[in-house]
Amino acid sequence: MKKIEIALVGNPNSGKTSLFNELTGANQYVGNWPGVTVEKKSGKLKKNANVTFQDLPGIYSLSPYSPEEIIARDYLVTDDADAVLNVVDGTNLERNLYLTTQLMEIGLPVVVAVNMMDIVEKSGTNINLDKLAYGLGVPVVGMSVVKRKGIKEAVQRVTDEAEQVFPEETFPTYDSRLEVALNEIAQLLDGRVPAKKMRWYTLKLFERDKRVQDELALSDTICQEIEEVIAITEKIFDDESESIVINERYDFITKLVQLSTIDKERFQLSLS
Ligand code: GDP
Ligand code: K
Ligand code: MG
Repeated sequence: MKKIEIALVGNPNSGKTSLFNELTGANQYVGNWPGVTVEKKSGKLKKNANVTFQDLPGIYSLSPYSPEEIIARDYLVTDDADAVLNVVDGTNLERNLYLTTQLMEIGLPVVVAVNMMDIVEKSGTNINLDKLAYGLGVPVVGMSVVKRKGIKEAVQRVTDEAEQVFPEETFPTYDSRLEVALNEIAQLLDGRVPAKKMRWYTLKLFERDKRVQDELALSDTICQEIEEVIAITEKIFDDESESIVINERYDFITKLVQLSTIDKERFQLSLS
């Protein structure tokens, strides 16, 4: 087995460090408050030294606005990781999946581990993991780190994905009016960015992300053409480009969560 590196990514308090400690035998600080992990930490899988895990700071997006987001984003886009294990708090599915949509755009294989299933199972909600996987287009596993359930399966799925020679690329697609604009930007970028990172760069340029603009250092002509595409789309949506994307992400997630969760009490009521 070749050496592989897996990034643990998720919102603050989703259970990344608990999982990291469990997998690597480390003793990193676990606490029920945000901002505990500000640096990334690496450790090797206890049972297989060829697999390295990176415990990244908790983040809500890859925008980046906070130091945590910058650390996580810089690490993820430099390609050191072979795959992402996205640790999601199952009791807060909708909020957590916002980051998932972004992780699916960076050109790395993603596996979603829905953690806290012990709490989810006690609550009145039922998460259909198969439907969630189908809707997202990436593998999804249920997990409870504190009950030590689903951990093995999560590691198995993500190492399988990391070892794929030609990983399949899946990411959410949005309103066709936005997709048309993204396609036009992608055409302008053709040959200028790695193919597997095309979605990431087109979206970031559409959002007028300063860091990506600087990184790519495109010619004035191309920058102008991109700006025209953005301006037309903003007119069509009557909204700013960044918030167009935010709204599209939330629309996607709202539908996905509706499709894949059942409130047991409401379900009972509708049957009676
Ligand atoms: P991080 O911020 O993502 O690194 O999350 P932590 O690992 O620090 O965990 C945040 C809190 O959630 C801690 O109090 C953990 O004990 C708790 N926690 C982690 N995983 C689970 C789980 O599967 N079930 C429950 N009930 N609590 C968990
Ligand atoms: K924490
Ligand atoms: Mg942590």
